[in-house]
Amino acid sequence: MSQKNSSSDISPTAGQMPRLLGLALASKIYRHHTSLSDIEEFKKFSNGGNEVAFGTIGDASTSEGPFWETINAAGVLQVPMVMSVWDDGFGISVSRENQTTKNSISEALAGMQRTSDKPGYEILITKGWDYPHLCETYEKAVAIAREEHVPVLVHVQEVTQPQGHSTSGSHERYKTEERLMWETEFDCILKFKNWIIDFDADGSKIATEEELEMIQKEAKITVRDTKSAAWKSYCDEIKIDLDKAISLMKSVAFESPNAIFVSKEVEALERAMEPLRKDIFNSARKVLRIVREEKTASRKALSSWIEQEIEVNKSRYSSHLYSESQYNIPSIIPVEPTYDEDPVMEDGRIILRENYRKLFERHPEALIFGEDAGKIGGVNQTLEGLQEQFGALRISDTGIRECTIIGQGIGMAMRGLRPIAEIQYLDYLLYALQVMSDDLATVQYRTKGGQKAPLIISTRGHRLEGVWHSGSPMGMIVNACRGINICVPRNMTKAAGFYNTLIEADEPALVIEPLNGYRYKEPLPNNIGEFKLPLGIPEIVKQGTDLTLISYGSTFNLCEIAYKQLTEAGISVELIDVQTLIPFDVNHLIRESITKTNRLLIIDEDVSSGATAYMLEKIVVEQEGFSLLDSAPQTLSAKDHRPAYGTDGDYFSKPSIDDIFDKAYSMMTEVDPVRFPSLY
Ligand SMILES: Cc1ncc(C[n+]2csc(CCOP(=O)(O)OP(=O)(O)O)c2C)c(N)n1
Repeated sequence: MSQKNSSSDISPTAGQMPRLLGLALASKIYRHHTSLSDIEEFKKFSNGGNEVAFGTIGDASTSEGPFWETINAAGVLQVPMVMSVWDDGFGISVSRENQTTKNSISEALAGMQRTSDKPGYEILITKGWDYPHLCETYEKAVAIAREEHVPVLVHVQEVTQPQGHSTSGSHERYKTEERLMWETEFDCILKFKNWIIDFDADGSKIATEEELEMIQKEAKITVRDTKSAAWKSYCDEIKIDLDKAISLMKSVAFESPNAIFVSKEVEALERAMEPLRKDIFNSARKVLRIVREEKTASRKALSSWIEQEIEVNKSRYSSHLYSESQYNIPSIIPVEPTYDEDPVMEDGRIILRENYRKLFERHPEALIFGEDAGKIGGVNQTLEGLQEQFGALRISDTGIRECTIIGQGIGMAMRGLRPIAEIQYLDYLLYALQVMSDDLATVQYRTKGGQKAPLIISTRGHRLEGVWHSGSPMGMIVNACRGINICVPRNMTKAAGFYNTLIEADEPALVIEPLNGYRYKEPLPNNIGEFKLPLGIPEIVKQGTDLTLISYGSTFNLCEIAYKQLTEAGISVELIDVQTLIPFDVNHLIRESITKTNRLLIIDEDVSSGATAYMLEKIVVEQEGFSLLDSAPQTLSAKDHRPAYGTDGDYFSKPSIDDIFDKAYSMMTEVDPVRFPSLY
């Protein structure tokens, strides 16, 4: 409450929209979730839900899907959002007729206008060059949004662009002469100036033309000076690196038989006008290559400086992809699940439900929402009865709108709540992937840790029987979502352990529950809601010496069955559940395992070169597992198409227990064909 709030934005047109829904919805939650507003800690986030979330968008960008999804969801949820469409009639060069039905966003959305008996939007229309009307319109818009919690669409028509879309392209190429003349006459800045000059309220004026011209002159000077100061401060920092690099390179030249070549680089760098870091490093690294065979102290000094500065630049350019705060995931102290001597066996869904119950009791700021999550407690009944207990504000249904379910979560997480966004099935996460990849995954990175959205995304997936319910596109997700932690538990106790860790941390994460595990019996821990699983730590489920087999999620459970059969065949398998794909095996336990077995088999149900390729690279390249291997590393994944229908479709599309056995066995056939004769 004590700071001005603006959420860091992204460039994909309409990419700001899904998050805006959550920013606005947070006000509604704070206004109605009264037990939260009584807690001192949460008073800093809201003044009784009075905050209005402002969003702006260009007229052409309203063509994007996320715009329509957000507009509909905000109307359904009735949130305090003031949405401005700044309408200049063009999206770069493409005119509005090619963008919007009826050539008008307010006309296209007219059906959303609220009426006396049906809630909806307040739709207001104003003009960009009409300053007093803009003021009146926005005062009205904000009052409606703030007091009534009704979304408002402000269609700001007749907006002018003094320089076209950007300074890199001239609008003369696509605007008619008539339009350009109109833009000069109706230039919103000029019109504002004229309004100030003409203003006369009973003899009281705002400013004279001379005063405005003076302000304009001063503004130009201020901008120019500020620009110069900013550029100077940027260059001054670089200059320190430049001077250091030049001095180190000169020392190298002094000691080097290749001085002539080194000096050429130094001179080029000295001549360069305002060199960037890239230019400095380019020269320094070139010099290092020139003198690579020399064993001088100056060469060593240069190489040490380069190494050290590359680290420094990591903080500048590559930090805060994951949280670096004291609340980050590695700081959460793990707690093992504990069991009574003779534990009750419960369906996986009950384990999750009871865990959620504790979690919502302990964290009043936590809420969960998604398709069928509210009234019926989720399609798999993991939230059964929780809406009755915690209310529809916290356990709620949403429309079928995956992209804005995530946006709803991002915005609320940014405003101090702890949302859990439910995506009904992993296959439908693709609708949300853009907002996850562009927005959620980059919040911390793009603000260098200044803003965060610790959203938990809960979904379920992998193996089931159906073309559209059995996908496991893990490679796609892992590669599109660096910046989001990705947990792939093999059962519901593990999933619960991840949720308990994540709710304490300040980072975004995706948890994929194994879809076929809800009715599978698991022992009920007696510290439900309290045990916390660490991320990035694989579990060595079975020890062995011949072969390291790694997997995760639903497929892991099949590997466990294959393990028994392999043991009977005399093959000693070390079976490892990686548990999380991001982070991946932070302590290199898998490397330790292959130090012992010298053989590696990676299995999942993604397409080939999906998450198996990701894991292979991590182990063989990053963990330097290559030199430990006595056999070629192997992967076993699903077929490259969508899983075919039914039990037989599954059998022939995804790695079966037979496939897993055969693959592991064939690796041993290659090692000892006498003991393990070829099967085929
Ligand atoms: C998803 C996506 N597609 C294309 C672009 C490239 N692009 C940037 S701005 C723009 C036009 C936007 O027009 P409008 O929404 O009317 O806003 P204006 O620039 O006129 O204010 C386009 C196509 C983009 N940034 N993101």
